[in-house]
Amino acid sequence: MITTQEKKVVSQIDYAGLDLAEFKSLLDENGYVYLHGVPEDFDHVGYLKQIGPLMPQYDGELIWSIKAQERFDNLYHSLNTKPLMPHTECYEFLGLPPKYLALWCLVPAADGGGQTTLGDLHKFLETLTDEERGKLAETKFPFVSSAGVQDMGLGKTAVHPLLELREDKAPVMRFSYNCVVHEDDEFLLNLRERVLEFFTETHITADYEPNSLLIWNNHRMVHSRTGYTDRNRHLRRIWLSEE
Ligand SMILES: O=C(O)CCC(=O)C(=O)O
Ligand SMILES: [Fe+2]
Repeated sequence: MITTQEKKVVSQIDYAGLDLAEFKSLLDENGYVYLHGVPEDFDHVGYLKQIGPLMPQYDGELIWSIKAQERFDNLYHSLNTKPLMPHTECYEFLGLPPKYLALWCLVPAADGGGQTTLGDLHKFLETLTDEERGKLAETKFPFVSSAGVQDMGLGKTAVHPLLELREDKAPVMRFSYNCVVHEDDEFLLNLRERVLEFFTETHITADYEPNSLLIWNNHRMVHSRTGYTDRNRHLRRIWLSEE
């Protein structure tokens, strides 16, 4: 039986004491940073560009708006009010996924839902044997876009190992609980459940307030979202590529 420990964010900075060097070092150390107490006129994009170059979203734009649309209510999609399963972003892109994903809040969900939850896959890797890690780096699986992104005509597919080892650079994890073609592969099915269990036990939860900002290392952390009912909830998203 898994018990959910709702850990709140520890890697956070108050805007009043915002310092770029500290921001970067918290991001590097913990894999994410939450910035709160942010004023209305803060230039989120301008600030985040200091971390890395912007990468285009699915539709080619640099900023993606996250607001639930009724037409997506019955699909698995970020643009509805339902919970999402743990995933990394852009696992189904041919090239390298964005190194960082940042979300900032225009309107939080008044019902207390719509939180972002994050888990550290580099820590998960430490729970595996050398043999399991080796297999994870060698075995490739087809990744596909979520049903919602496919419905928008923006779907992609790519074949990757879940763990991409690189010379002189940190490894890149790609994960999606439900968008990997597993063909009943026992290794993958088992690993998927272990990631979910690890995530359930260790994730941190970010609660948005107006203008607050959450950024994480998408090569390292998996994210998901809790469900919500308030359709006024509105976030914005950018991706930053590795320099
Ligand atoms: O918090 C949300 O609504 C969307 C989360 C998400 O998976 C994303 O933007 O990549
Ligand atoms: Fe996502």
